[in-house]
Amino acid sequence: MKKNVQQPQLPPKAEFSEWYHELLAAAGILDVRYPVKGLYVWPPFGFGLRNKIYSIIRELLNRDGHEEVLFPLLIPENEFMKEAEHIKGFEDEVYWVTHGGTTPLEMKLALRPTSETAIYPMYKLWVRSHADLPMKLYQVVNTFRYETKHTRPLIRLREITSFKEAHTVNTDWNDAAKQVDRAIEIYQEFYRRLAVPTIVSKRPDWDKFPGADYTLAVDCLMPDGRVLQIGTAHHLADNFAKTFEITYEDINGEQVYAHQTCYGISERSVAATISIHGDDRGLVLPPEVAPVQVVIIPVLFGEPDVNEKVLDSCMSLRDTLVNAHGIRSRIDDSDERPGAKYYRWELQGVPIRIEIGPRDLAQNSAMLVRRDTSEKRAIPIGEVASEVADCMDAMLADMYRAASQELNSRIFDCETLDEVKEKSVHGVARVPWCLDRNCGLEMEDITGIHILGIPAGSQQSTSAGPRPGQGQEHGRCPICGREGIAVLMARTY
Ligand code: A5A
Ligand code: ZN
Repeated sequence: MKKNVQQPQLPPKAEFSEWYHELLAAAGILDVRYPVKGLYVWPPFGFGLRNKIYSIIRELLNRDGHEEVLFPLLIPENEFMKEAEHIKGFEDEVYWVTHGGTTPLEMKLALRPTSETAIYPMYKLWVRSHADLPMKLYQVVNTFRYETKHTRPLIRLREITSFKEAHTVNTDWNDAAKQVDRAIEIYQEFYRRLAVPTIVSKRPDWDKFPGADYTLAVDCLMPDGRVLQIGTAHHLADNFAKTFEITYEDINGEQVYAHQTCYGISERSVAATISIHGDDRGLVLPPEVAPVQVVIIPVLFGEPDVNEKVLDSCMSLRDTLVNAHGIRSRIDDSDERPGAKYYRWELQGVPIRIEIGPRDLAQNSAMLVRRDTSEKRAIPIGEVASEVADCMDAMLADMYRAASQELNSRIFDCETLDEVKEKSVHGVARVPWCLDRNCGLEMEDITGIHILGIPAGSQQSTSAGPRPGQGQEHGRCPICGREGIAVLMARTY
């Protein structure tokens, strides 16, 4: 990165869209200048952040007994065309490879838009007996979708570079339903580690994954009041098992169809993290994923021998932080003025800044500044390392609390569709719905706002699904006037 250029001013976060795009460039998260629509480049800083975020999801999946695999990018047309619902859902979005050099291929090959049809022919070979189940595999790969809606960096891509998809094989419908619930728990834990509060809901039937029995989704609220779907888990029942002949020998020695689930997240997880926590000065990163966690800035305006001591003190502090505590720390001893350095490191969301100058040195202390609150405190040098560790823990908790309060303050109970329209400018509307498909579609039509689904917390079991008259009444359906239960509606990305 070049230094000492005139610092461009970030638009205020209140102008979210401009702020978001400027921030991606200014902080070095994503370069949007690649000459293909919907494809973007990860520069070093952004890719470092992305990798730290993805190491959390890998850790959580591995800990839960998932294993990582890697399947090919290309899917032969005949496999891709097997599952009728699935094709219908994806056929308009598939990129096809038709030639090898100048020779037309005997069979077209799809660039995976998602990998069910790449993985399941192999599952047919791998799954033999009940002892093989549950099989829980995942991969982190690029996938391609010819999106026709407005493309947006990290949010709606034509090459999703960081598609984490898990595919499980389970014994029966109930076991798969439990797997879907578990997937959602894992995603919620993942997002808690990123201080991103989530809303879980069961998508209406017309918005479920193509080929699934039902879909649970994890959403977050973006600063502009729109909702972003940042993860989904799908119950596939035996729909794919039947088309791909995935059977196993059960405990009675009979061949039965397996039931399956799949669940996925993408770099939308990065978009959510930077959008929800950032401020007018730039990124605010959860310490665990910040590529640089601590920047140490020597304040050098003394005599040369004093400056030398200041630098020594900075270096020894850095060594302690890095070697004894594993904290990713850097010294910025460039020639820029301190103000310019503060600006740049704040823009990049470094959680903690430590300043050491002659005066601090004389008192054997250092100045600690928190990125999220700007709180500034003098700490004795010997206590800096433990203070930094405590401070990073506190930041995660405080960032999560602040974001949760923001989310909760933007969920609005509504009775009429006019209210839904009015409130959804600011966030999520909660309104009764009788669960009738036609009423739901009409509610979306009239308002131009999406039904996210039935909030998961409001039902005993996400898999059984709610029924009106089970004590979850929330008022009357605005279309037909019958008893309804609470459904969430919001403008979405
Ligand atoms: N096989 C399953 C897991 C699947 O493909 N599900 S999905 O279509 O819902 O995608 C999983 C997640 O990827 C979505 O919840 C969304 O967060 C993200 N995603 C989908 N399309 C995307 C796109 N074009 N750009 C970025 N992220 C996308
Ligand atoms: Zn109704």
